[in-house]
Amino acid sequence: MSELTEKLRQEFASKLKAVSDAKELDGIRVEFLGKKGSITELLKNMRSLSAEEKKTFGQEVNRLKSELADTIAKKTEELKKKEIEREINTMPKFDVSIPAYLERGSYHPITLVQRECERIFKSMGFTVEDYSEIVTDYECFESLNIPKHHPARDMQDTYYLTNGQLLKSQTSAAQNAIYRKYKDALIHDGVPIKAIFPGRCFRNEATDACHENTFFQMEGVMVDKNISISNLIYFMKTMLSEVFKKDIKVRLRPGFFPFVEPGFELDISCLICGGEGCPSCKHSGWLELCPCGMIHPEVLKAGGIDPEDYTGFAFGLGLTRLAMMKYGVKDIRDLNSGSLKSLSQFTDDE
Ligand code: FA5
Repeated sequence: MSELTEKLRQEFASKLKAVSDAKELDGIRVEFLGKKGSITELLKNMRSLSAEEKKTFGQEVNRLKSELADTIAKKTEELKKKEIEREINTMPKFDVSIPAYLERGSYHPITLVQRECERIFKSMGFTVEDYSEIVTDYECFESLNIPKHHPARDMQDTYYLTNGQLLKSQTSAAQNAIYRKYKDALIHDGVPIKAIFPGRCFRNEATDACHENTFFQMEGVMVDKNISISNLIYFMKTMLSEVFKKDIKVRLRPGFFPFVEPGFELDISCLICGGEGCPSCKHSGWLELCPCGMIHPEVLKAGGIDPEDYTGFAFGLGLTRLAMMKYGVKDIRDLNSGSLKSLSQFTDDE
């Protein structure tokens, strides 16, 4: 009977030689070791054997069976290794020891201008405050002397949440909280309130070269005894000459905002067209940049400050427009475009 096992061994060996992948190998496993495979067939020959012969032949077949199983297991490993090597060889070659070349990004122009303004105002003793983008109607309007149905609301339609809160349409929305935060130090310790609060604003309005639905403003307030329009003009002039590092043509004209009295519009001569008129300045040669004024007594009262004792000024600088002017960006929409080609021009030396 040994010839039978030997014949099967050789048949297996020759078939194994031709195997090139795991699928073919599995086919051979089924052919030889499967339920209806050659080994099982071999055992059928035992019926005609004596008990002694059965024992010897049974042992021989079992040896062959485990020999084939071992060989298949080894071949499986060998094929796996070959597959891994094949994958490695077809992978793109790279040298892990070469230093990485990372293209460095740059700060967004609005961030650069904001930081510059923060630096300037901090050097003049102002604190920099952070404030939420989602605010209440009271914060954005009522505390600022703009009751419900006041026409001034029409200029600042914004995006409302289902719970009645809204995306702030102006950084002035933080004024009330700032007065409340610092009023005790002002009243009891005589520390003037001097704060700026930059932030993102939202307005539901049509966009054009100088209007976006999402833009940045930087609010500033100063409250103390005997604060006057001269203080306001001084801080505005200092800020602009520091930001632009050159003389800028500025005009101050009356402007109406319910939270200041008197109120002004501070415009700068358009730096894109040199005052000739272009789409960036709506062809007027001037760009509205920083409305401002003396804080309305009602607004001080709402903030817990007695307007009989204290006065103050407030301004709302259009940071996005300032970035346009400083970097010569003709269309405000480019600043929100996320286009790396446009934005990467502005490098920072920080
Ligand atoms: C205000 O938002 C007032 N809160 C400013 C203020 C503060 C007045 C304190 C008085 C005292 P206004 O809507 O004009 O005002 O906006 C202020 C500045 O934000 C504008 O001069 C302009 O530079 C900028 N701005 C307003 N709307 C847009 C817009 N849609 N896109 C880009 N910039 C805008």
